[in-house]
Amino acid sequence: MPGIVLIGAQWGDEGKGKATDLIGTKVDYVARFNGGNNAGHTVVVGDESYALHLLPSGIISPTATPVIGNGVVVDPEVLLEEIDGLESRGVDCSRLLLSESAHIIAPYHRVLDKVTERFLGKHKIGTTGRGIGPAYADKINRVGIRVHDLFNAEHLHDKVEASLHQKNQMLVKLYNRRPIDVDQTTDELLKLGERLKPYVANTSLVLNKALDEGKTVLFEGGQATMLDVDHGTYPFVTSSNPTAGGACTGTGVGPTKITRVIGVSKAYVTRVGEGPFPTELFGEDGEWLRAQGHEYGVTTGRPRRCGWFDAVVNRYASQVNGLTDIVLTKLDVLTGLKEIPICVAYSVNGERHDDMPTDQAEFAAAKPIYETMPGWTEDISQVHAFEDLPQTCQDYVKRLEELSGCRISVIGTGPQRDHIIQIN
Ligand code: 2SA
Ligand code: GDP
Ligand code: MG
Repeated sequence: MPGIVLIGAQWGDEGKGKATDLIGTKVDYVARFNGGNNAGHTVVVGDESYALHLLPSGIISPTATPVIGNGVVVDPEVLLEEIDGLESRGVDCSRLLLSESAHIIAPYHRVLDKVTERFLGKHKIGTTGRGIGPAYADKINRVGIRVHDLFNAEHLHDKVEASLHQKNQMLVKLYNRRPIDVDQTTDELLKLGERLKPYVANTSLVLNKALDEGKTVLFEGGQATMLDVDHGTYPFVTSSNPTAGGACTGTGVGPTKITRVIGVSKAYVTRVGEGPFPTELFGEDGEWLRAQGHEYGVTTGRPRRCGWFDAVVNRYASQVNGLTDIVLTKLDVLTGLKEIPICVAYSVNGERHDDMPTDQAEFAAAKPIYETMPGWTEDISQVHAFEDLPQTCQDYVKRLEELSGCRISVIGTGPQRDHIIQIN
């Protein structure tokens, strides 16, 4: 009964989509467990590039059943658009299973996300503006709307009314906006519900039965460890649990079913949105990494902030996720650098920290302590055995492994499916 969790070990966009797609060809189910269409996962197959937001990356694999778990927040319009887009490119989405307990992102959540960010001004989070935070806030406030609510008109009307009661007062009084109409919102959601109905299932039951029958389930995380609402750089985080524990609460599968936890890390680091980032590079080096790595948001197109590999972050990710192994991506991007700095620890107000500070004021003040490794100039994109990599490149990977406290099992050497090195 192998349950495999795959999560981002840094601030997101580590290449989880590609890693999931690779494993997805060998598993029976691929389940998303957190976040929503704030995620942007790229899967490249031959000449085709797929940008996925809500659908699990396993949708591209014809043998895996894609599942959207209860922990995901679902914007019905976006999901239907994504399904239509993929179907028009010949990708069969009919196997999709959508949890009846997943929460809905309603149009008013998107409005609130945008006005709140504007209102926060210089304190803004830099969200994707997709309504993620307000939808999760409603879930926790117990005024959320779940997928199964979309199939009962009277019940849905009551729920929308309850949810909008306080929000409309706030929109009018605080933000000087027009109130949102309960009847119109209910009608729109009912229509969308009709179209979603064929996919809806008790996904917790489906996944548990599958695991009991010895099938393999891959739990695919959106965002990443450092964006986790509990374990990330709060408040500059997303509103869900992208760490490994979220796979259980976000799908209704118990921790005893998880046998492997894979962390995906870039050979350097990127971040989008606001918040502290100790190894961030400003100026030419940062521009160089952004250009080499094509570091722009898949959902919003925002330029990603770029920096050197941060081993403190990776050690922390190994710890809070209980990582069994790391997939190291985008090693090819570093080709051509004479020297590559690695952040091994932080200096906070003159004191050395080998572990992640939990006090965010300390983290914001953290200065990286670097160690420098020699680089390589050879093209590594066609290399398929670790021993065939240039010696300095092997040394760099071995050092990252040592500092992260976790085995590196796969290396990404380019965006394509076959741009990988498996390490035994
Ligand atoms: P939100 O919208 O409430 O989840 O934003 C809160 C913070 O979480 C960050 N966040 C992300 N960081 C990296 N990648 C994400 N997905 C897209 C991608 C991002 C994009 O794959 O490129 O296109 O801009 C993602 N989603 C949320 C966000 O930047 C905030 O810091
Ligand atoms: P995700 O959110 O973690 O799934 O990552 P994104 O898809 O947002 O961003 C990762 C980007 O890196 C995508 O454009 C991938 O096609 C690309 N990518 C993934 N692995 C590699 C790699 O090993 N080398 C290179 N050059 N690109 C990669
Ligand atoms: Mg992404």
